[in-house]
Amino acid sequence: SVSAESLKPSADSYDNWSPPFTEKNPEQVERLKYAIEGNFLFSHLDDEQSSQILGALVEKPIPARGIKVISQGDAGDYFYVVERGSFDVYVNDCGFIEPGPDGLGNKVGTIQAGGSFGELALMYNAPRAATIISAEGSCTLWALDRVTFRRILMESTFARRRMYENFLEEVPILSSLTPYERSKISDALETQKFAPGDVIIHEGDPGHSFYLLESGEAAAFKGEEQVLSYKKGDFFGELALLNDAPRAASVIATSDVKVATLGKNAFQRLLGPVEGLLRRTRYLGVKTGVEEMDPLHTQ
Ligand code: 1OR
Repeated sequence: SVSAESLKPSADSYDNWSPPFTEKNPEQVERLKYAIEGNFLFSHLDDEQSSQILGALVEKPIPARGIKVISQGDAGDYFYVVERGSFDVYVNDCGFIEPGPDGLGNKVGTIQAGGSFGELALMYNAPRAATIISAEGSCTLWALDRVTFRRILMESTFARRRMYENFLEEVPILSSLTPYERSKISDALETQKFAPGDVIIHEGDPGHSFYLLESGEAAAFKGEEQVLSYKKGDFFGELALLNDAPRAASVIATSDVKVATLGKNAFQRLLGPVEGLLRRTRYLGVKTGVEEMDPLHTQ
């Protein structure tokens, strides 16, 4: 029979590599655990991988505002997790925008405590895609070296990101997002499976998740009446989250179904840019008892 070991995608497990280890005092360990607690990037690691990552992370205090941690175009060396403070992201997008006199380009976002950055160059062996600068005095980062990142996080977390990215590219509601915004959604998704006839959402329940249909088919019911059907790339479960209301319909799998779910916090944080679209693209041409109709499609 085939052992689990031989199913690993590379021969990495047979060489002598072991992750670097930086001693930490109990106070540091406490802070570090808290910093990565809510980060999806670390939620799919097994115990051994977690302790290897915790051991390999190195504390990097950033004492002042305005310190450049990453320069766009540089080679990638570290991946960073933000424990304290915040960091501005600048992109010098040669083709479109005239770079400012400081050469930084445009500010495209801010990364807060609990967030992370610097993964792209390590994942894709590409130059740094953005410049990252501390936005407050007294920030704290934890840095993970390139090799440990690739050996551990790429085989777990970022393999998932790559898998979902392909799917999310085909999801119409997300097509206006940047590839990077879709990547962040990928990191937060969880897959769930359902058999034909399974109830995915119960009318009247409180809403905790948003759903994207990865494969199979499902249908929405209000009481006994079917009001919508869903195919690959469709979404549901947004209304209860948008309106803080009970589930307005039940959703039932009509075949074997795989859904990718996003928890309420991630939904609010990551789908903000398409909230208007989510509110408008509902129930087109379907009698649902929901008054809201897409103004673009009602004529
Ligand atoms: P990196 O290794 O390329 C810079 O180093 C990091 O900035 C990058 O990894 C990401 O972790 C982070 N586009 C590209 N990189 C971004 C972006 C971004 N935001 C943060 N990073 N965009 C901002 C999306 C809100 C897209 C701009 C068009």
